[in-house]
Amino acid sequence: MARIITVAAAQLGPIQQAEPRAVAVERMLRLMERAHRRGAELVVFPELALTTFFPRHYHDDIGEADRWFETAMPSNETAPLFDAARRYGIGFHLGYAEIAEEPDATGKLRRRRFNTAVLVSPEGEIVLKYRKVHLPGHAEYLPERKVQHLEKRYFEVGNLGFPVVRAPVGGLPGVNMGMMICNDRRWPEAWRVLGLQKVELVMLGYNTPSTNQEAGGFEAHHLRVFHSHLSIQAGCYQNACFAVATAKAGTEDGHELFGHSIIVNPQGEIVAQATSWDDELITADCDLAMCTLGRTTIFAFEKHRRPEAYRRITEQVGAVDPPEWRPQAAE
Ligand code: ING
Repeated sequence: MARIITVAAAQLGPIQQAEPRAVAVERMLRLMERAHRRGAELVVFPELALTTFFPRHYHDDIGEADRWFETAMPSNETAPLFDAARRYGIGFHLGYAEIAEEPDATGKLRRRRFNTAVLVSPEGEIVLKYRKVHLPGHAEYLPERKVQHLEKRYFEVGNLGFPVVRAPVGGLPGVNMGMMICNDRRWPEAWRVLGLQKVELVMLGYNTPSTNQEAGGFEAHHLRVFHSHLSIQAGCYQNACFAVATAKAGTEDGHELFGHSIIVNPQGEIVAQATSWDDELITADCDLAMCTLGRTTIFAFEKHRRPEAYRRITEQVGAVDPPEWRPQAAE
């Protein structure tokens, strides 16, 4: 029986360094209003949606970057988004830089910084929180790079795993929802951990440069978007789920991020795609019953998976050299 929700990717254009949060929030409110008019029941905003993609900027003292972080959610600047959720009866996903004063693994209370996303209910409550696990880039200034990518400097690895929660969306009493952030989408392990919790809708925001910033070798420009879509389409197909993937796009202080936000179904088909690199709303009606086919046939995990053959995936970090084959010595 059909279980249809209307979802929206609320793509944002560029946010310049000098732009205050209030401007970004105002632009997001306009997109929420448009989403309401379109009958959307859930809106997905990008990664780090409140500020410019600041990990491209080096600060010797990481405390100087704290101005890019939120110490409370909601805060005065973000409260209007929570008010709009209540006003329109719309849930939303928001990516932001989080500062939390909390104990670390040793039990020591300290200031911790994460690349975070939250799912907020139409009543304005935080239903789910996720902290980015796969942090790309580097921690120290690398002079050979065209542009720095210092997520490993400013953020800790997320400590919440990849949680899935079942919560109401629109007229449906329960939808299994999970999140990932940007680089996470390139790692099949992230999708599979969500898939093993019967996720039906993955929400993910991204800020992805439109050209390769590493000096590691040539990558044809058209492959940047191809790799992003390939990762998301594969993740959805192989875990029989929907995904809403929302970009922050355009040129931020001279650095270009690609758009191409998409909504993907459990067959891996792109059902909606943004065509601008600016603020743009794309929507789709998603029948969650579409998840059933994949998870009861090809990807019926309980029937077909063989974890005893996958141990390398959790026991190894890097790849190891294989044994060298030698021709049989002549008899
Ligand atoms: N951005 C990029 C991403 O994974 C990147 C970084 C781009 C890594 C291309 C590898 C290749 O989409 C973030 N913020 O993770």
